[in-house]
Amino acid sequence: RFGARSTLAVLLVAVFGVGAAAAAARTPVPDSLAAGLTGPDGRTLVAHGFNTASSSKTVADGLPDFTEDDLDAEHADMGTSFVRYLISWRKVEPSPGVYDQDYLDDVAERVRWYDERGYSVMLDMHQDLWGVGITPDGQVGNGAPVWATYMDGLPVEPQPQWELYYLQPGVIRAFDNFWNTTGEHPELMDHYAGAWRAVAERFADTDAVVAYDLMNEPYGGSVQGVAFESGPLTELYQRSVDAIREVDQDSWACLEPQALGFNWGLPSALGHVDDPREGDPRIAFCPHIYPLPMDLGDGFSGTSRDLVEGTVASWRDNVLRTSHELGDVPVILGEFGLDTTLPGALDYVDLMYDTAGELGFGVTYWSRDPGGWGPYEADGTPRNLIGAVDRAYPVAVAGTARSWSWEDGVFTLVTEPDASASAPTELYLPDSIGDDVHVEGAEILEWDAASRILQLEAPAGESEITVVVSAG
Ligand code: 9MR
Repeated sequence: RFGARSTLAVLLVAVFGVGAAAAAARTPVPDSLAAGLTGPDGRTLVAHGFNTASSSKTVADGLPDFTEDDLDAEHADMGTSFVRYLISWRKVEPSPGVYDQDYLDDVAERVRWYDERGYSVMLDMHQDLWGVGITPDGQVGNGAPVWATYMDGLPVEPQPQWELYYLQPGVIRAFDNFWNTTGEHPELMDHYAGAWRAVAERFADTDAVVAYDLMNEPYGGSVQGVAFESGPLTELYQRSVDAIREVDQDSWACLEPQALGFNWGLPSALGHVDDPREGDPRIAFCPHIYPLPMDLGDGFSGTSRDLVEGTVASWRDNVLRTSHELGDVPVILGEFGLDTTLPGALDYVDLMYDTAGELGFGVTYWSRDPGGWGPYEADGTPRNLIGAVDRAYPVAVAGTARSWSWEDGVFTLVTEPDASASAPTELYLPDSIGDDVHVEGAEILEWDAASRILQLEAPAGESEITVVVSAG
């Protein structure tokens, strides 16, 4: 194990050296991000919630092990108002060209739970390792339908860690057939876009569904890096956005970079995707971060902490770069997470939320599933993660949310207010701040200590305001 670890550490340093140089040569780092994602009432939405849930990946009904009571619990404990909800191509299109409305009914029922509690929903077309068809037991991969899984007789051998299946010949071939690298299955990418059209058609009139995450953690098979991202991946996104816009003009389309590399702090070469909707494009960038030392099981202490901090710093710069390259698009950190029993784990959670607030983007933590990474044990007992996720944040901003911070019980928010907004800025404030709050820089419209929601009115005529909220 030590040998493998050292080799990987050397690889990491090499990869970072090359990656940083490549990134620096490509483009300078912009100072700040563009405005965030807007919701149906025109306010900027800040994602604060969970990926829900991994438990849906391989089960027959494709639904998470998650109830309305579970939703009430996270709402009460952490003030979440957003979810990255996992759906799968295998369930949307169980046979070629056939879209399963019963499955979409099941998804719609869950979307209603969120909607009734004022949440916004991003639907994530999830996949890991292509699909359930890569192994006979259907328990290793998830995402694509079995009918779309062409491994051409190549093997998939058992692996000690799930990510390693990405290197198995059968898995690589399944991706190659999808991206049409083999020239044998040009139809598959169009099926994928068609599945998105079916989903978008179903949710076009559901205001709570604000975004579609087009593909979880894309993987290029035998074509990697620049060639993959600027080639077939950009092409798939374009076809999917075009298909979605045939039926849904308003929802945001979220693009992920190739996961391998970007999640470790390396740059992306994703190409520009055109949004055919009338008005401003609604394209967003939704990367993940999983620093390599953590993939290898480390926490956030000692050498690992230094390496992870380095990863976060270069990841942050690359997020700014890619957002700019894609047309100054908004960002959501779609996934980060770790085993929170590891040393320093909660400091890492703080670092990621602080980084997101500094740049003004929302976060969905991986994941809502019970156990070592999640907020609750299987029996519902709260875990240590809750204290780190239960932070003050802007739920919705009338205008542009530039940045915010939550430190030592003081919440600071910088916005560019929009006087024409139809609803006020709303902040979530955790119990720890108390029931009396003190606000500087804006007027309190309403403070509801029970729901923990503070509504603010910005002073007239200011182009930028700083609001500071503390215990009263
Ligand atoms: O945490 C998930 C683990 O239990 C599964 O075995 C694995 C394969 O499906 O997926 C893990 O979740 C990953 C997610 O699907 C994609 N991003 C990284 C997540 C953590 O590894």
